[in-house]
Amino acid sequence: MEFAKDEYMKKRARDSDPPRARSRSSDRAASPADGFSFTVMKLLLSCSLRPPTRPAACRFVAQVTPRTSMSGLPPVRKDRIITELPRCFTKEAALHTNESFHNKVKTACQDERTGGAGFAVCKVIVMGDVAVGKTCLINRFCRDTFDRSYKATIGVDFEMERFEVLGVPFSLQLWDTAGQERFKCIASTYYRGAQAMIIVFDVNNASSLLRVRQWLDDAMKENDPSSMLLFLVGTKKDLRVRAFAVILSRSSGSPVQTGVLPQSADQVSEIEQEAIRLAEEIRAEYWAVSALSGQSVKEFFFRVASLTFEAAVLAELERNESRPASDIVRITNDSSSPGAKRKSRRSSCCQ
Ligand SMILES: Nc1nc2c(ncn2[C@@H]2O[C@H](COP(=O)(O)OP(=O)(O)OP(=O)(O)O)[C@@H](O)[C@H]2O)c(=O)[nH]1
Ligand SMILES: [Mg+2]
Repeated sequence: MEFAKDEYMKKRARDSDPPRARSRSSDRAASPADGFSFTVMKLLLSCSLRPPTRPAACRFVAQVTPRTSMSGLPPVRKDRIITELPRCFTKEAALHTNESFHNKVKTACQDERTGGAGFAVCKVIVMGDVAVGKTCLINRFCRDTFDRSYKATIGVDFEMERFEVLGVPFSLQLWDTAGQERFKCIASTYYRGAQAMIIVFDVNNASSLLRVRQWLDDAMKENDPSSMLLFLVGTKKDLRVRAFAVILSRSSGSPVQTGVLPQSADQVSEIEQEAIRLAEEIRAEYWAVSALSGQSVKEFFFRVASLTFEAAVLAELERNESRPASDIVRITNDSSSPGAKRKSRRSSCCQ
């Protein structure tokens, strides 16, 4: 009897064990059926993590924001150190075409006057149509991996990426949102408070470009356009190269490559030209990348990190300039400062 009770208790404990934490990649649905169970899980997760009022990300963010004390953090990876402003992709559609960081920013970094911008975590939302390659783009940069099979993102996912820009620690919080319509309402609750938006389309798929405006409108409902950097990214550029290769091999009479091919190379380049025009119009910076080959992926995210860092430092400096001098506490080891005099007086009296 005792034995049966023990067995029963063990079974109950086993059955009530919480599910193990899933890795980011296993959090994605492998099939529509899997998708449903994960959807329910994600919905519950997002509801339980969301405070009653927006922004929804706040509590979630708090769990992943690095502690301000650097002691508990590993050093920034050597390949995440930015010492110069990375170039834009095309001058036709760039947020700015300066060759280097703003002088004020460089001086502030040298003088260690970046204030709250140093150690800051910038929220970056990655959005766009279903299966355009948002998750692959993030995974290529953060994990240097590429998955050929499509696994829809359920709701939202995120990655933290730490950088050092001009000697100052700086992090990007990359929010990978689902493109599927049924998850849009969950994903949109995470848009608020973003410092940058990356709208992704597929350079081989004109309809994904047509829907960019809709994504932008949704993002703007939650954010002030003047305080946000916008990027328009065309993905799957390798397919365009493949299309050219096929056309060339057809014209030279060599065996034609088979498989699912995108539209003709001309059409694809028309899509890109249209994308550059659109980027100019909506004041976004245009990039074309390939998560499969890795082409321009690192350069793109370095540019995002650099421009968001620059904007954050400039905003911080502006705030400090508009603040009355009496509100600013200067920490200095200058013995001529009033604070130091007070301290030295006190220490001599206690001797
Ligand atoms: N050839 C090629 N295929 C890509 C590239 N990027 C993504 N893909 C493929 O496109 C499909 C969709 O990629 P995902 O990254 O999952 O797309 P997504 O935008 O995150 O999709 P949702 O999460 O549903 O919104 C996958 O089969 C990928 O392998 C690329 O650069 N080149
Ligand atoms: Mg995805």
